[in-house]
Amino acid sequence: APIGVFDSGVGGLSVARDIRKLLPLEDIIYYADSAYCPYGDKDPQTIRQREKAIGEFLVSQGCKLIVVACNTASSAGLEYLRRFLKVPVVGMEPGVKPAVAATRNGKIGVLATCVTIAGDRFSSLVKRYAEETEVITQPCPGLVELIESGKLNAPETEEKLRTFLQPILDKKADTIVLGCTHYPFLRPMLESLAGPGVSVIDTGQAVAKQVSRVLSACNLAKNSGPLGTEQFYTSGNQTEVEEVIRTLWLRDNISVKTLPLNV
Ligand code: DGN
Repeated sequence: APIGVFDSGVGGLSVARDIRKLLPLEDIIYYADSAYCPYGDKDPQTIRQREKAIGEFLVSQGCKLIVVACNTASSAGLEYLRRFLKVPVVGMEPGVKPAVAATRNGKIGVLATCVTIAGDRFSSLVKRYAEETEVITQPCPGLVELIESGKLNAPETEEKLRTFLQPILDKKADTIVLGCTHYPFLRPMLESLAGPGVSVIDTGQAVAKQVSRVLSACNLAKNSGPLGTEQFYTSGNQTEVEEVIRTLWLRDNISVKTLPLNV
């Protein structure tokens, strides 16, 4: 049975990529909810409805575990989704804990969407792990859209990222958390803008390990047989999404199916 992975768009591919690396035998079904992207400016109720529709679709396709590869959706509806689905659900959270462990000067920056930063999940993370740390949060409206259109190296993307980074760099944070699954695709640009003294943290690998642990604990892991395959679905424009997935997944023989999943 496959692992189901979804996001508001193509950002969750950064997590799927880490799952693919760690678990090469597992099949993956990826759903990009591109027609509703970005989630970052939707109200939590709408996001929860989308999560339920997508989660139920993935389970109907035989998925044995669902990964909510979106910090915004995890913040808005992880517990809600767990009530509906009869398979394990793994979600994201910004890497506040590893950042607190990594910082040398007690200052961390967090880049995420407005919904994630405003959510209870984030404030309880900060409370639990970062009481003694200065946390500089920065919402990044518009960045997700640029990544969705494949503009990973465009001057306008660099300009936006530079603006969002400035307050964090001004306050001399030495560690930056990527609290949105789209942002790892900008990691090279971000690292060069931030300079050598700054470490960048994303949680894709930790989530891949968590998926592996849950699969083993539930006796669901695939331990032999051929290499895993990937299938891609989107609620958005097939041609556009296919093009950007080919770029991000670094393969040009990918095909994407359109499936609106109206609620
Ligand atoms: N990839 C989503 C996240 O991790 O929050 C982006 C949310 C959005 O659509 N803005």
